[in-house]
Amino acid sequence: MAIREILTAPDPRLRRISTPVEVVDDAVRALMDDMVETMYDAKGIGLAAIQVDVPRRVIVMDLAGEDEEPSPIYFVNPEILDPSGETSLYQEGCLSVPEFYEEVERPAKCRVRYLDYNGVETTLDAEGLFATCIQHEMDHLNGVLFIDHLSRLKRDRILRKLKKEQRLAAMA
Ligand code: GNR
Ligand code: NI
Repeated sequence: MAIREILTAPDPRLRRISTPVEVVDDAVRALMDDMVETMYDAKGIGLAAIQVDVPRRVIVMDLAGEDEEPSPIYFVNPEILDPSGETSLYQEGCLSVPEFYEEVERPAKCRVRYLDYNGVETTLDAEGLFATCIQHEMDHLNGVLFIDHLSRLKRDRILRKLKKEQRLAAMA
């Protein structure tokens, strides 16, 4: 297991479309193990493989609270089904857009069909934070960031600040 580096916007590698996994084998499981370790280290609740520079359709998530047992969920080749017409607003953040939090409107409920850690096809009903998070992660697999759901003004302001941060960090 290893902690991997998380890419930060506006890195163009985050814009790639991730490709499906053919077989859930030990190499994919090793990637998922690293992703969970990286996600816990960064104190995130979800992580897409593209965020660690692997353009494959793989997501990990753990919505357990701080005082609860860890309960990671592994999604390979996930598909969102039956998004509700009803929407909800959630204040989102992203490990690839550090320190910025903005409200995003998305379907309040959906289903997700995917292959689990052992390659077994599974379907879950999602609502609340789970529904928001799986849609946020699914966006990553399609090269989309939560800031793409904001006004251009807000998005550009965030991207400008991130670039400035990165310039300053590179000088240190
Ligand atoms: O840690 C994360 N928190 C979060 C909060 C609200 C909506 C989505 C998320 S996902 C984010 C981790 C991340 O960047 N996943 O891609
Ligand atoms: Ni994210």
